[in-house]
Amino acid sequence: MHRLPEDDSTVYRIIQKEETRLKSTLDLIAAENQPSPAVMEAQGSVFSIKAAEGYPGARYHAGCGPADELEQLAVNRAKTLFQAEHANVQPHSGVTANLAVYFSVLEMGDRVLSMKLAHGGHLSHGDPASITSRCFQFKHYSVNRHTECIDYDEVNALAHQYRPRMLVVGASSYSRLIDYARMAAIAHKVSAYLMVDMAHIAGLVAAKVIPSPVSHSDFITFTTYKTLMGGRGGVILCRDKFSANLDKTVFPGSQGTPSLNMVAAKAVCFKKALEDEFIQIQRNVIENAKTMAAELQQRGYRIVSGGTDNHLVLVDLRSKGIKGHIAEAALESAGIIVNRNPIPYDPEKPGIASGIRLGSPAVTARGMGPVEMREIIALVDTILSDPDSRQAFNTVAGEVARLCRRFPIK
Ligand code: DSN
Repeated sequence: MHRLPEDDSTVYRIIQKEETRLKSTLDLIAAENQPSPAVMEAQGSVFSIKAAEGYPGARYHAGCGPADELEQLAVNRAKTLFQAEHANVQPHSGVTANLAVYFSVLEMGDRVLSMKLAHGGHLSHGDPASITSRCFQFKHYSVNRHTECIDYDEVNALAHQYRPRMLVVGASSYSRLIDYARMAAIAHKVSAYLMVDMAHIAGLVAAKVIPSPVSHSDFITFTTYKTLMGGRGGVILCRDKFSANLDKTVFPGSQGTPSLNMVAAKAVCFKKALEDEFIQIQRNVIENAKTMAAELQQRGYRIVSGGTDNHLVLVDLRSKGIKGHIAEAALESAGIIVNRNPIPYDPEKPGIASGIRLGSPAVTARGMGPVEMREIIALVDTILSDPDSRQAFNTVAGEVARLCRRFPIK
């Protein structure tokens, strides 16, 4: 940065603080990642200036030659990467992508069946706190109390009772694979659309290290900044027959000009996602998450559903006598960044929570492997076993600093 330090030293100083925080802490937030410098450069490019309402070849502003070329490239790359019939790369976020899908085929008040937020779903899947719940009538499926996995028989029964116009699949704190073929069969039996929100797992799907929902679904939404290692923003994939309505619902229906700098970042991450290095990182993400889960179990922690198939581990802290919000704060004070998270059938309020959610993507992107995962879990355990101990804090903070120096952010 050259101009910012001079023109606005206050903002510059805060950015510097954030950079220091990122470099000197271990990021175990499952929804975060470390994008490549190329993605960061594309996000910060001159494309942030351009107004370009409309779509390539049909804009409402002049001067869109490079913008058209960029957006078409991003669309083509998204379609190739995920083998999709149609892609819209304009959504500003995952929530706006979900809203656009709902409004492209549903009427206000229509019935939708989705996973309960407290059991792993997402706010925008009709949680009472989300505007989506005011537009449509959501009913939620849960996970089974014993297996803590999706109960497909329950989803099927609810679908037949409730007759939704859309079945929403996908989650933000569910660590198991989802049987998309089975969900598609349920949706088809009740003539519902199937939408899969794969925001958390898009990188794993792109690398083909877990099954893809694309061929089973009418609509797919995702964000590019989680496992996909791109910048902020949302994407929608759909079958060709829905494309015209969908595009109209994104623009002019629910957004104005797209953020072309973010479209540039999306295009870059789609290219990188085809490279061998990315595919290997995604394999490592899963191996690292499995290692974390196993190490936690060895140390007496209960893992929700008994393990993980993806990038995240949901830990039930009740046997350790510590609440999620206390664990989150204690770990942060030693440089380990996690989020408190409700576990299925949690007796605590979401702001307190009985669990924490750990994710392996960002530490894997720094180059860490199973040895480091075991070290990290030992540090987590040291803090959680005695969250008030000054000695534990000093030891762990020192080890976190050492790990961060050994695996610098590029
Ligand atoms: N969905 C949020 C999460 O999982 O933390 C972030 O977008």
